[in-house]
Amino acid sequence: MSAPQIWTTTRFDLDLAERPLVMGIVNVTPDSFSDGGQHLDATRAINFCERLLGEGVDILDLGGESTRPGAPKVSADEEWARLEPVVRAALSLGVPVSVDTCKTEVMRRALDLGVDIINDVQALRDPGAEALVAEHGSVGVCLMHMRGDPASMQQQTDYVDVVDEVRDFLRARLDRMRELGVAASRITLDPGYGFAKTVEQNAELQHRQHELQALGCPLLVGWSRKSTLGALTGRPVDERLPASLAAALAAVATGARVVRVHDVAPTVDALKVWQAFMAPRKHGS
Ligand code: HH2
Repeated sequence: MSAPQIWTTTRFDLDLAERPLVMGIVNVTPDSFSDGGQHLDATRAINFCERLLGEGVDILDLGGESTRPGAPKVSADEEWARLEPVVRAALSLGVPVSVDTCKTEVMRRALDLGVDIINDVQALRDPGAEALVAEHGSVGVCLMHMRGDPASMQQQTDYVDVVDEVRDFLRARLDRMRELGVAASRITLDPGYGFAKTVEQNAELQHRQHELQALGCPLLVGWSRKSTLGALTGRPVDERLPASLAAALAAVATGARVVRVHDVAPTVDALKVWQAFMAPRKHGS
């Protein structure tokens, strides 16, 4: 089954056929694993959004709660207090705005402001969340695989075959979305690198990522600065840019159409070269 070439979102129909898109991460948190505290202040976060725009970002992904292993939970009110001024400002920048949250209440407030995409690392497993998204005619969604929650996920890595399980999980979530009447063109799927997976399982999943294309939805992936890249290179989190670029290219070479990254400018450059040298050519060119 071939994936839709357009990702329908609230205000924008995103073209995924022409080239892979870059989703820039803006964590409005004190404790995210690589940029915690850098954009907790709303003015700094908004300035950072503007900077990413200048660097060629295609989508802004705003998060108000860390999902790193063992991260403390924050209330919906606290998460929204961090996000609201940044979401409001980002919505005026002329670029799609995604909100990275697994809380239905935060989604509701973000949707009331008109955000374009809901990115949920829990794949809308909360019944309130899936109903809310189904009601919102055209908001785009990203459904990601993980097990458990950030507090417990790294104790839940006993897979028979990690790729089969990720595919089956995502297929079940897609079936549920279909039941609720959510159009396939609104959905991207994410294997969830680093979420309830060991280094070896992450590598196996990346090796066989093309198998997920059978699900018939575009793939969005986030490798940026993750600990598997640290394990492979021996580098601390602030020295993982080369590894992150290599991982982003591996991801697009195996079917990803959106890459979620912290370092937008270098990723845009790397993808331009990949596009010129490696992207499948259209018939006749
Ligand atoms: N990874 C993180 C957070 N959200 N969303 C999707 N769809 N895919 C991912 O791989 C993904 C995600 C973790 O990275 P980051 O946001 O930088 O860290 P933290 O969760 O600590 O804020």
